[in-house]
Amino acid sequence: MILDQDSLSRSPDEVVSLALSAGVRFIQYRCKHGSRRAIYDTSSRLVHKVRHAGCLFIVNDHTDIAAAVDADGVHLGQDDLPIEYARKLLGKGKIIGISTHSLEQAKAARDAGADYIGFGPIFATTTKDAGPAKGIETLGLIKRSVSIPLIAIGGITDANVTEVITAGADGVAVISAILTAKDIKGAAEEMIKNIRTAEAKRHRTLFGPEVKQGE
Ligand code: 3NM
Repeated sequence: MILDQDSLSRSPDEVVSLALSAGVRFIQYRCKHGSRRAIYDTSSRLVHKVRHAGCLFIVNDHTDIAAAVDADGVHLGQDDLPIEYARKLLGKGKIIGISTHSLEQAKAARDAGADYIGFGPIFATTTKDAGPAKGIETLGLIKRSVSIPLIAIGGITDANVTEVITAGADGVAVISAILTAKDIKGAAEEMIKNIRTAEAKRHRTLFGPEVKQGE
């Protein structure tokens, strides 16, 4: 889940508690308009809460803030610090992800040592002006071409998450489908349930049904 400050109608702390109780395991804090001091303050508070729940906390854009609060990593955009330099600042033990929008960018991210790529927007979204929707087929192509974990993003909802996972995404990054829901916990639970079901189905398609002992 991306905790996008501009999409929140409640405190980030409250939303994080609800998301964690629903089973969200990966939270990226994204704040495009706050001061760097405010981003630092919120991140340093949330990192403890998220880690205490055994989950990962990543800071969007700001490698130095990620280092300062000892976050689990940073998520970079194409215009942020180069991956190699973020790695120098954070060290090998931290996660570095990057948003990509083409096969070329995805390969460059892999070659530069990214731990995962975000790829999108898969579907139309009003949350960010991220260019035209790339679609499911392109997602599949990226997954087959670049072996590092691929997180699909952009317009992902309960209605389309199954096809996103079926196409090969290792995970999804979601803003509005969870943050603008009246029942944040319920929305996150439903999304996780759909992901797990699609993953299990993909596994059965690839490897056949699980054979139980004695069968
Ligand atoms: N990055 P929603 S799309 C933050 O394509 C972001 O890189 C994108 O929000 C990309 O889940 C996007 O509400 C917005 O569509 C995702």
